[in-house]
Amino acid sequence: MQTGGNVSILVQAEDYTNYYDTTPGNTGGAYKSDDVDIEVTSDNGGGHNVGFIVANEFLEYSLDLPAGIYAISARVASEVSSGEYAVSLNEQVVGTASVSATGGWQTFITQTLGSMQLSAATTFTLKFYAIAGDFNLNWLLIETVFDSDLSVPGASACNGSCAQNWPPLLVTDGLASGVSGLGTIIARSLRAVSSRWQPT
Ligand SMILES: [Ca+2]
Ligand SMILES: [Ca+2]
Repeated sequence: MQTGGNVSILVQAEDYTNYYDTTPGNTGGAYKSDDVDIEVTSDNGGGHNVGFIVANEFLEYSLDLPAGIYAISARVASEVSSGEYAVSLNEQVVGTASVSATGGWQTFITQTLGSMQLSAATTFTLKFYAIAGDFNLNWLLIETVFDSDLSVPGASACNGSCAQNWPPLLVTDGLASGVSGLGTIIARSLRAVSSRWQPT
């Protein structure tokens, strides 16, 4: 399919356009002075992370995306293993993940949540929703997935041979890539949001 080119959008957690936070004020004391808890991060690239994230809190971002196939990943850290979150696009879930202890509140790891196919260019609301705390979020990354036959299950001529960027993103619509060290993401169509994680 037409992918709309190579898109890579790094969405900084602290640059939200809307939010819901359960505690008054900015517990982290940095960058902004609304109720979202923001602190300085020592992760690669510096800047800030949203921290002290607990259940039901969410962050939203407005994005313009061309038609294409995209993978979404999140940069998270935690000292505990209780965290869980969901990421949606226009209220449709792209993926959910649990956060196991990463080795420290500033020891960030990147989790790939899933991929989605967008048939038309438009403005989207990207939503990061905390199902359970506690953990920190540094950024979200949206990247083009290159796989021209994604819509043909089992016909995966592209896998293992036609990655156009690095690291290549692969989808499990056919044979595994056979290339060691490459991550595999599961292609999934957009599905309705579960009522389970709607804030009340
Ligand atoms: Ca707060
Ligand atoms: Ca950040």
